[in-house]
Amino acid sequence: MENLLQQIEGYRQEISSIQPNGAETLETYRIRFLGTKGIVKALFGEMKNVPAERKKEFGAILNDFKQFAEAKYEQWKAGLTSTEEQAGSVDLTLPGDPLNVGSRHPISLVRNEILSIFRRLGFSVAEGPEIEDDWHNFTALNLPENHPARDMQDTFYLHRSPDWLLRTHTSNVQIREMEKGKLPIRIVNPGRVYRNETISARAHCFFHQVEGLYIDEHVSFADLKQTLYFFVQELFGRDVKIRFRPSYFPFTEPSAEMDISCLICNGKGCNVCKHTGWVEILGCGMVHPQVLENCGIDSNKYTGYAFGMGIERITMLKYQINDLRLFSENDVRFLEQFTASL
Ligand code: 2NL
Repeated sequence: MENLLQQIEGYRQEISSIQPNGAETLETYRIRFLGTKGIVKALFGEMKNVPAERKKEFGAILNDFKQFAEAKYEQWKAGLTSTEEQAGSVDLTLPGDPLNVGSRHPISLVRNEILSIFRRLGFSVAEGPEIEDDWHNFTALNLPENHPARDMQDTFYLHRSPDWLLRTHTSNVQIREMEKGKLPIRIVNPGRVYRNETISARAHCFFHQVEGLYIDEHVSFADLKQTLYFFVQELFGRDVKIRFRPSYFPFTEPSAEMDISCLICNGKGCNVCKHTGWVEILGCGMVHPQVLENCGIDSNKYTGYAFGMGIERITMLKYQINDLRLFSENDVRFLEQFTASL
């Protein structure tokens, strides 16, 4: 019996002096002391040799030792897991999983750039409905009843009523702005427009426009030219040249189309400018007096200019994109190439 108590005391000291230093020694310890053929079990086996009157005393000492050995094991195990984490199984210096933030669509990038240039010139941004009535899309804009632009082949009409359609340009926004009767007006209006065309590399059933409108007393064609010249210099660089060609729109008089010197070949002649050295980028003119009157504006007192451009066209020029369909296919290999600024 005294012998056994001495043994237990010896084991206690041994356990107290163990330095936890690795998973393998922990497991060796468990098998040696707490395993089914371990020391604790063996000591309990000695119970039968203890005299009856000391069994209670010995049992208590043995239980106490067992708890001590188990507590040491748990404490050691807990210490190991936390030190292992720090030591390498979880490397806290590794970079986190990247967040996929995506990129801005090229049409949005160019639209934002266009708007920001006009904002700097004092224009406000206006928007309006894509489903429009005949008046705001056609009649108010001086498009006569039998004008080809109204043709069923070009316009998407809503089945509900022949008066409702998908706007074919963003001019409906300017009409609505003029009808509000607050002058002067200086706005740019971006938006999606719809035309019933066969889809190809150069045509789509929807595309995007930015139009502009400036109405006040004494607004002249010279104001229009200088504003547009500033605009393309900001967008394409100081060296860009412009030229105006006479044109026709029912809603402007006089009307013009503006070309810029070809950015690809610097005016020398290439495929993009079809060897002319010039590329068309927008249409413009002085707002037709009839359009002003249609919106309740006195055309004897007020004049104005308006312009319109296709964003796809400008984006294709700027990034040398040769197929319109790329803009609406949502192929990430295309979209990823544009940075997320602006
Ligand atoms: C083009 C040409 C243009 C306008 C749009 C306009 C709007 C009103 C009155 C007068 Cl409310 N004009 N807009 C004027 C000239 C040209 O767009 O090629 N767009 C893509």
